[in-house]
Amino acid sequence: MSSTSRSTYGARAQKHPNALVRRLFEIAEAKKTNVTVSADVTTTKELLDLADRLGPHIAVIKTHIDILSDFSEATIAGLKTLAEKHNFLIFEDRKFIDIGNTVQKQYHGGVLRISEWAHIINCSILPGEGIVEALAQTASAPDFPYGPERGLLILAEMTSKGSLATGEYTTRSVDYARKYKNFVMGFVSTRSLTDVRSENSSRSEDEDFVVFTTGVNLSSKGDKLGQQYQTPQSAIARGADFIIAGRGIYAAPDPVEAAKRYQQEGWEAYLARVGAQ
Ligand code: S5P
Repeated sequence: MSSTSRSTYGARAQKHPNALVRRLFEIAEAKKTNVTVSADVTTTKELLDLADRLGPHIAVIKTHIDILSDFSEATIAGLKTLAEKHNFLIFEDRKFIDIGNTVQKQYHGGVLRISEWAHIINCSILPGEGIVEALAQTASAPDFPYGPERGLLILAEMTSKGSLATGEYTTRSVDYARKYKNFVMGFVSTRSLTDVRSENSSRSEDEDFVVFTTGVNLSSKGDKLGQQYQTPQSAIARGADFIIAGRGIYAAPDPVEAAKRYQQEGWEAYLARVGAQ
C-alpha cells in the first residue's frame, strides 16, 4: 500500500526517518491543518501580521523573502518568534536553480541568510543532480549549525500554463529525491509521484515523500498570467499532503476566515483520503 496517500499524518510521523518531516506531520496532526499559506506580501509588517493572525490555522508559512521591500534583521526575528508561538514551519520558496557552488552561497549566508530561518527550501533540478548534492552537502557539513531541522523540496512540476517541468524532468526529480533522501523531504508537485517509474532508481518499501501542492484556490480557476488552480479537495485527492494557497487566503476580504475555510476543506479531504470519514 502506498503510505504516501492512505496513512494518517500521525502514523507517518511515527515511522519517518527524517526529523523535520516527523515534526511537520506532528504539527499537522496537532493543529488539524494541512494548509501552507503563501504569504506573498511585500512588507515585513504585512508578513508578520499575516503570520500572527493565520498562525493558528496553518502548518507552514511559505515566503518569497526577496519580494519584501524592507527585509531586515527584524523580519528574521519576527518570523522565528511567530513560528515558535504558533508552532508552524517556515518554507522559503527561493527555487534555487544554479550550479552547486553558487546555490551553496545563496542558501547559507548571503544577504538573506536563508539557512538561518527557513526550515524548508526548494530547488529546480534543471541544473542536474549537482544542485541537490550541493544543498544536501551544505546542510550536512559538520559546522552547519541548524542540523536536522532543515529540508529540501524538489520542484518536480509547476502549475503554470505550458510548464516544461514534465516527463523526464519530473522523473529525474524523483531519482534525485531517492538518492538524497536524508535531506530531500519530498516535492512541490500537482500530484503524488509515487507511481513515477524510472530506469535510474526504484521505490523502496518505506519511501514516504511529502507532497506540497501549490495553485490551490477555492474561488478562481487561474489568473491572467498563466497560473492554474485546483481546489483543496482535488489537490488532496491527487496526493497532496499539504496544500499551498496564496491569494485565495491573503487577498480574501477576511484572510483569517479564508484560512479557516481552507483548513476545514483541506482537513476534510485528508480525512476522506485516509478513510477516517
Ligand atoms: O508550480 C508552482 C510552484 C510554486 S512554489 N506554482 C506556484 O504558484 N508556486 C508558488 O505558489 C508561487 O510562487 C506563489 O508563491 C504561490 C501561488 O500563489 P497563488 O497566489 O497563485 O495561490
